[in-house]
Amino acid sequence: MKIIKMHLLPIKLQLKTPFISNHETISEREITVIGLKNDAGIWGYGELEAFSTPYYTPETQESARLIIRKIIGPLLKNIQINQPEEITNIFSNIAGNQMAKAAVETAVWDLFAKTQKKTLAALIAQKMNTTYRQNVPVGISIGAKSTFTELKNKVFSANSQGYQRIKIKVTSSEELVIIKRILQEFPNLTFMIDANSSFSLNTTAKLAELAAPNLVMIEQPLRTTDLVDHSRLQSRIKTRLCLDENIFSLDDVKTAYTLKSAQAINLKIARVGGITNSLAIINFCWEHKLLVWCGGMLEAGIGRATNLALASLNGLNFPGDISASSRYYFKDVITSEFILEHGMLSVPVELGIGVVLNSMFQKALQNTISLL
Ligand code: OSB
Ligand code: MG
Repeated sequence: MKIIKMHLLPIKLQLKTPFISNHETISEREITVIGLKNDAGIWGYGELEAFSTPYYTPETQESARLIIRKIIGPLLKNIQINQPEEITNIFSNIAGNQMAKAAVETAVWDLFAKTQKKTLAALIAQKMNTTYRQNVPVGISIGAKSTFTELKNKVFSANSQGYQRIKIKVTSSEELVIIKRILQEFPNLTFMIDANSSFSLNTTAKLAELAAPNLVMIEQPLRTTDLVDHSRLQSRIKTRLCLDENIFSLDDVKTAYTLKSAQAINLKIARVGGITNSLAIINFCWEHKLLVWCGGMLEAGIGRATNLALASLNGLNFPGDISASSRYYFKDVITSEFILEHGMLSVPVELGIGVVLNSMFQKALQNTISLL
């Protein structure tokens, strides 16, 4: 197939409640919908997941849109695409800018799955020589809370809704006192914490003390650019470490594995440049017994559907950060909702990502000027 049109539509969504992490407090989520049209008139969609600010990763919505318009888009012009994996090679001369690449690459996967009359979940499973699940167990990520009572209520609510694993954001080592009480209060729930780089090696003793059977991992305790101190920390504590902000590529995973910097990887399609790179990382992790699971970054409907297709892979069994649609936004960009049932979301049965852009956004998208 050939791609004949590429449209970009920036959209701002209000969060129901501000999401607090060590990097920033997000009240409004800006995303960009990417629409690609092929020579058979079929549309594929991707979602640009960079944040508005460069705190979590270096890219921003504006910088990534610029790269897509000026560099990535032109590379798609007049080329014959036989398999979606070819896109990653076509983009391989561009350093970094993983989220810009992923936004376009995921749209090509959606488009390709549609041309093959398959769901994206089925296509991904086929590429991995395995099967996929129709219902995917999911977990929730709770933004940082200042008091024990506030956090306890949030945990109670998340558990009542059915989330199968609860991640709690921590913005300083002082908050570990509250976390310890939560772990004791709910001995039968599965927890993890995500520090988003807010700790240092000085926190080692406190983290060692936190070890408990219901704390399954600590995500990104240290600096985003560090793998050496993570390795030191991992050797000194019992709890498994998980990396998020450090991981932009398979090479980063290999380095982390070799240095023993972590025992788990939070895999975000956007952060590693797309689905092809994600599948390579999953293969490496499975081969080397590194726990790998599907992370999230406050996606809107298109991103959520893409994550769910990946998370449906049989073998990717640890519950991902894929909340129900109702959790974050008053109004989504797609016509359907992902509803939590018994702690699971069901994978759409329609072709590709299996979700449809709202008619208002679809119209607005088509009214933008094609960048191809
Ligand atoms: O560190 O995993 C993270 C959200 C935004 C940026 C970074 C992270 C997160 C989350 C939320 O933890 C995951 C989600 O529910 O989408
Ligand atoms: Mg994280």
